[in-house]
Amino acid sequence: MAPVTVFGSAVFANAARVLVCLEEVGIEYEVVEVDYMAKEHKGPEHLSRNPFGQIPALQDGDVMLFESRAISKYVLRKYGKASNVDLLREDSAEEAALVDVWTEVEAHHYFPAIAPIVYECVVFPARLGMQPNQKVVDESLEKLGKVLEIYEARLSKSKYLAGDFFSFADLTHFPYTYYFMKTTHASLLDKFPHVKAWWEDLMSRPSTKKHGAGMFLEP
Ligand code: GS8
Repeated sequence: MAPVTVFGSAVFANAARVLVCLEEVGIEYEVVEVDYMAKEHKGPEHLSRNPFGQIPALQDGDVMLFESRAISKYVLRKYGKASNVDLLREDSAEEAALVDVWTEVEAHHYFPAIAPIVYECVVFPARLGMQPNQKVVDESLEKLGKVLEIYEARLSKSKYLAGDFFSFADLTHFPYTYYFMKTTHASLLDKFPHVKAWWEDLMSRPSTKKHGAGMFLEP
């Protein structure tokens, strides 16, 4: 059977989220490049994979999925058990709920604060040759600092976000934090020692090391 295919390489942060999950479960997969500069993601072939014309999409036999967080959960749910990798904790309603809570926190609090900084300081300079909009960066840094206060309090009580076990709730933070840590604002994490230690732990995993190496947007 054809291996699982991811459309979009790790350079796209949302594809990197999926790729680290595939790496964690240790299955075979292939990555098909989508030519962003040629707007291939807005062409009919990619629109048939993702009607919003965004990267990534994933194909697994007859299953075609988009939305990186949903794809990631599919990968972990479908292939985690066989590999003895349990990043969703679905055997326990309580643990699974905490994984969901902190996965939602990433999507609705962390991402909206960190993403504009990544776009202004990494993505737009690299792809569009633009200078960062300092007002957007400053406002987002303030927002992110407030979110990180909550993370610091949480991570001073448990080693990982959902509890004392590593889960998708942690892993989903990898791609945007990885790019953020490439910016001159990375020192913000120094104010939050538990968050910094958590981030270093996340970056010590083979999955994040491997796909971090594929994230190389330079201005
Ligand atoms: C977002 C995908 C996305 O923005 C997900 O999969 O998690 N919520 C979706 N993808 C970007 C590239 S990665 O940063 C993209 O395709 N941008 C082009 C566009 O939105 O037109």
